[in-house]
Amino acid sequence: MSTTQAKTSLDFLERLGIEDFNFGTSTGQESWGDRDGEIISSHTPINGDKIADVTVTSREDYEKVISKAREAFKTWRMMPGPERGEIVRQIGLELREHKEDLGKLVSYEMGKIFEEGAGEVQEMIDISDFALGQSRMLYGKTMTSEREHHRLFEQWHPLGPVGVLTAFNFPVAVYSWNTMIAAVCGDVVIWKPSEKAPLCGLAVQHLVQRVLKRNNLPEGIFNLVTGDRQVGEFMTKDRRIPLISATGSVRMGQEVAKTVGSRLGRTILELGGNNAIVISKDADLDMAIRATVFAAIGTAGQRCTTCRRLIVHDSVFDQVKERLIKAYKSATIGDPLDESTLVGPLIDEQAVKQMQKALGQLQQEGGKVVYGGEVLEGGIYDEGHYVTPALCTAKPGFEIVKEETFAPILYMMRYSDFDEAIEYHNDVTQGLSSGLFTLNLREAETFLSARGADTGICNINAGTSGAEIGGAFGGEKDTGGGREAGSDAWKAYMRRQTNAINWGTDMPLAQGIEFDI
Ligand code: UN1
Repeated sequence: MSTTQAKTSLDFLERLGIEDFNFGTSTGQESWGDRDGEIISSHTPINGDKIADVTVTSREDYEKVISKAREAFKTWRMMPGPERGEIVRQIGLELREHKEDLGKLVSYEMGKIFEEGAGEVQEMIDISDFALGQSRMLYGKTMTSEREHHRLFEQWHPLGPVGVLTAFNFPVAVYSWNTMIAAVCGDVVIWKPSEKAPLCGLAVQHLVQRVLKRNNLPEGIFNLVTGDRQVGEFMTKDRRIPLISATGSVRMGQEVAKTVGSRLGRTILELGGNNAIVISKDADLDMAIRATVFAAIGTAGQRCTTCRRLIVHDSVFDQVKERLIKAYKSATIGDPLDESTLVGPLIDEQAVKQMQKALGQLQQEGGKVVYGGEVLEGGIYDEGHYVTPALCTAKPGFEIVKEETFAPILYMMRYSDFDEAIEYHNDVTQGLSSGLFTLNLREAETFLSARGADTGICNINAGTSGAEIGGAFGGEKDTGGGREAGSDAWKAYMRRQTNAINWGTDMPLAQGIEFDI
């Protein structure tokens, strides 16, 4: 482990148009909000500096936002899909232009290394391209009718305002998976970014508003509200928002599901993961080690796709452990904007405490921390929230292994028989992503089969994190069952209508029913 020092220049804030960040919530081209009202402060986890005060959206402001959104929906839903796609294409261009600045802001406000911050913006660009194509492919089916001279088909219509609640760890990409797709579908969006990363929200909002303005479109197509749980509740309780897409903890998701469900609204939930990589006796170990290190300590263990459990065949267990210790030792921990850093800080003090608590519980249950797990001290370490990633040995039955602790803790466990590895793999309540390292065809196919891994994303010879936007993203069980981004995830943002047209002169009834008067 080596250290780096903070040396952040903040000129990227100005280039993003948010140098004026001490003002109220920006919901569009105008900045508004009660400047004397409630405030959330954004601090960088790099050294604890306060970077901005952002006004919390009041109930009154929220009402203004929702009426603007509903008004804008009337225009947006009637625009041809490809024209909406054109707007999304232009957003993609803005993002390309500001990739570096926005990537830096992500890194500065949330603490992931710049390479990953820029990668996040790349996901936004990719989903814009994907959505542009999708805007011409909102396909409905045509069915053969059982009634003579009838045409039976389905079409997809926009839903209305979609509420998007995002988490601190992917403060911009997850917004775009939802928003770019919802937008081409004809929905308008109300976004509440995490209260831990509100500036990322403001920056993206400025970029998308520039595009709307240039095209003389209503600003209410893309809306931003800021605040914590209470503002989120304005949205989840609001019958005017037919769909809420929420990313965060299982507990948050349960509340969202209950509130939105009680008004029979729809949800897309992307909640906790407790993802595992299985390393078989037939694995290419070089590949397995590289993938595991990125999946376990990348983003300082704060991805929902982070690998938290490593299930290793007995015959290679010791070798894998030694090689991981070596890799962990060489990971530079420090300022995420410094090019040589691989592991940035955790988001806040609370996260450091949770990590310490989990390691304590692991030891009580009989597990061991074989490397790392310390809270770092000295220099910027004293002001930020830095830890050494922890490599541990554990047993699949431990309570702590079943929990998602949002920190870089990797629990290594042994198996001897492949069926046992699958059993251990599935023996958690979460079901987001998984990876199996093997060159054995039978193992690979078994892992992907109906009796294999029970996750939404399941890879062979690839890690648990770093999914591409082209596939549907999400997971099963406590992960919430929602799907965002690629494949046919767009359908969740639309309402399906089945249509029958009788072009004949008779009134035949379905099921052959005779009902003559
Ligand atoms: C998240 O952590 O909420 O697959 C999203 C990945 C990224 C997205 C993670 N593309 O790791």
